[in-house]
Amino acid sequence: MTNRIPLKHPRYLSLKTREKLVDGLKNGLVVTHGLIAHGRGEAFDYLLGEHTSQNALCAEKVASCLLLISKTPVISVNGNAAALCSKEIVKLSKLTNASIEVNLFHQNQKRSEVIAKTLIKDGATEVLGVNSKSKFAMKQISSGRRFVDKSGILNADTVFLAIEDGDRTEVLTSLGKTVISVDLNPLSRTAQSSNVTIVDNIIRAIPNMIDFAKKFAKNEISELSALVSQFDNKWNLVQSTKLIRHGL
Ligand code: PTJ
Repeated sequence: MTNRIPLKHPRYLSLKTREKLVDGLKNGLVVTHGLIAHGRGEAFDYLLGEHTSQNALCAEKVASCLLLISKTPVISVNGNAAALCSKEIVKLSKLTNASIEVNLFHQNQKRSEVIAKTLIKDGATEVLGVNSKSKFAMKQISSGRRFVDKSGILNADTVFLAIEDGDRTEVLTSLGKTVISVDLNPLSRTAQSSNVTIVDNIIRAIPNMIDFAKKFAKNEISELSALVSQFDNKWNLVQSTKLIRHGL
């Protein structure tokens, strides 16, 4: 599918990314709303210069360290994230010992299973959030995202999520969980209420996090904790917003 896009096209990467989502839609991973969400993300990415800023890179480093020091980290996967970065999500989960859980806004058992199969095909040994017997409904969340896995998000100390509506981040942080998010919009509710917000495109953010997870894998927990505690998310969000204003 993607080879229809000429390699020399100046917007090759952007068009290839769109194709991945369209393929994801055709293959049952992505919902139509996911295409709209991607369009919103693209607009912010355009203003950010379609590259990883220094402060996003710093957030990615801190996020990797946070996953490495967490006891029960979970990577929450939705349709868009799976269509864009399934292989990379699996790699990051292995490097940081994080569980992978499918969690959807537009809840649908069949789509959850298709996403889980894709992750397993890409190397995941286990994918949570699919077995209805281990699901728990969090009453504080009104959307389909309330269904979490008892041995996954419900029990997690850190939740890594991406490309998400703002419904549950506030709830997760209010329950004492640490939330890392990837969101190109620094003004979104998810971005504003996360502990570490990565204002970057997921297609760049996760590969960078993989590199950091490899780099810091053998460091002492105390060193990683020090890096994490120095991070100021408010400052990070202000810098990201300034970059967008500059882009305008
Ligand atoms: O698969 P489901 O059912 O869980 O549904 C997923 C969608 C994406 C449809 C759902 O979570 C949704 O409606 O999300 P929103 O409210 O549109 O929010 C998505 C956020 O992600 C927006 O702030 C976008 O700017 C941002 N975004 C979109 N694409 C990317 C992104 N951030 C990082 N990387 C991207 N590629």
